[in-house]
Amino acid sequence: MVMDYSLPEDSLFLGFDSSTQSLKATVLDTNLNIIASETVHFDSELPHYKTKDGVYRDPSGTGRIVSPTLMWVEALDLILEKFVNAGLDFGKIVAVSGSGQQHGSVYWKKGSSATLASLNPEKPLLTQFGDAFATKESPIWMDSSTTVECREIEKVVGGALQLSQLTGSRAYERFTGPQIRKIYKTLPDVYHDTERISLVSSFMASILIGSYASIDETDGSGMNLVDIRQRVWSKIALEATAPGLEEKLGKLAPAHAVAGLIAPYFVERFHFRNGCLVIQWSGDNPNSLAGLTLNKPGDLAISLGTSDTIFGITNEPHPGLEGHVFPNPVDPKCYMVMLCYKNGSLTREDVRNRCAEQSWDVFNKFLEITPPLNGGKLGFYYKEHEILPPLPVGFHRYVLENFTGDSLYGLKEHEVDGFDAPSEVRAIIEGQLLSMRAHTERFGMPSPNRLIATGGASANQSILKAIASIFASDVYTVQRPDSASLGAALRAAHGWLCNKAGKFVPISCMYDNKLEKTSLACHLSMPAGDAQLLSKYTLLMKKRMEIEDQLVQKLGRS
Ligand code: XUL
Repeated sequence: MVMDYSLPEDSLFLGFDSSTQSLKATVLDTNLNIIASETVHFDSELPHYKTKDGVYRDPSGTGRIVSPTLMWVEALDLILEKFVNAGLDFGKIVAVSGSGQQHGSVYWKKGSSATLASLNPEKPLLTQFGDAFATKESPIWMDSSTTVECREIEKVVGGALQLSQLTGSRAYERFTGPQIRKIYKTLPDVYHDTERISLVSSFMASILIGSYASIDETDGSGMNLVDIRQRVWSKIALEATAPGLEEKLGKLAPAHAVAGLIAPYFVERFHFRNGCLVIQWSGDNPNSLAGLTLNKPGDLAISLGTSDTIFGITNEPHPGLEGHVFPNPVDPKCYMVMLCYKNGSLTREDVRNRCAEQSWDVFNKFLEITPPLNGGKLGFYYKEHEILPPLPVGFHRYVLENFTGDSLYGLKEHEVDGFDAPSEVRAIIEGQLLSMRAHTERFGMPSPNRLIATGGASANQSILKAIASIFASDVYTVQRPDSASLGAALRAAHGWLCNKAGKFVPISCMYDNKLEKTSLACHLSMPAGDAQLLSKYTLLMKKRMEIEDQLVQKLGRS
């Protein structure tokens, strides 16, 4: 029997994105076209919380960074009111999903499941959740105050590498497990008073269904608590984190599953249809993966922003001491890998300012007039303490003598203090991209068959050209904004289809004939790098990694 993968006529799909600085929402129609979107910006539209960039930073320099949980609730009230004012027909929405900033956590006070189950549609949500949390401040991904807890957890599990092989990442300060452990140790009353711990994603889903939503397997893997191969809570990681934790976390669910039906509150107050599905929410990076239409092994996205992030899909991840592996949010059979670099746009801008008269035009001209491979010049630029590799602030430049790209045999490098300005420009761009290629390969990503560039610097054609030749891949850019809320809306449609089929169906079924039409990503017709140049870049990359490993041994931290 041929399955019918069509979406219902004249229906809508709603996707939220509860991020650090704002709550956004995107509405798609049956053809996956955007028909409405709204944003609530926390600092300016909810000024009474007095957040800066959506957060509170501890002034005493402990690295503690939190957000007021209630602000996210009030933002939901506000964004739904905005849709009412814009005339959105809530009755046509057949499925809702969402995206939450990864790692942030909410501590529901004992008795709050009753609050969730009995919301009064006459009142805004805000007035009903005032007493629902064991702590009013949610730790978020920017927090860096849990180094001690990270080392404690790694020790119990048998080391950083063991923890990574089990949960997809070594312990990171921002990950939820170390955050929970810190609360358990420093605020035992809060931990004791908590009946359920949600991630930002499952927290918002819980409000929509009027009961505790599961944590999805993908966002759950940003906690250092999930066994990523079995997709269950890891007993040893739970024990290393805090006692009695499993019952506070509830069950895990795949990201495409139905979390529940929309609660009567939303049916009565906003006229959502009875039976509107709420699909599991997930993290923002996983939702962006869906929003950028990555859907099969070999799909890779490079986001060039303040920090550079690269993520893709693979069947065979190799979790190590760097980067993260999550179950793929749109295909339970494979994995999403993600690498984050701290030195992104600001470091490129620093080179532009020092070497290219503070002008992107001059920067691009330098990129155009210098040859690929840069005559064997390799640069490492860390204006910020880098995560990948773990190296302190500093610049390191090397020249490979007589480098032709044909062999590394007998090749010597020597360190130099500086390059001429055009070479410095090429060195930072090639350096960042070679590092991305090397680390994604080390991490088990196959060579990309489709590469999608996004973020501010993806508007720069010269940088896109460098990406195409270093990765030897066609490069696409994105035409539609807000990939996280867009991805959530697409996942809402995908979850609806899976529910209708009664089993998982690949998300690509939904795109057939529609991908081009909705032009989620537009082909740039970049020439793929030729085979000879690719093999030369491969040698340069190997040499770069040798030097990088030496730098880490000399200057890095474990
Ligand atoms: C990912 C991470 C950030 C947040 C931003 O590990 O910490 O990208 O998800 O919201």
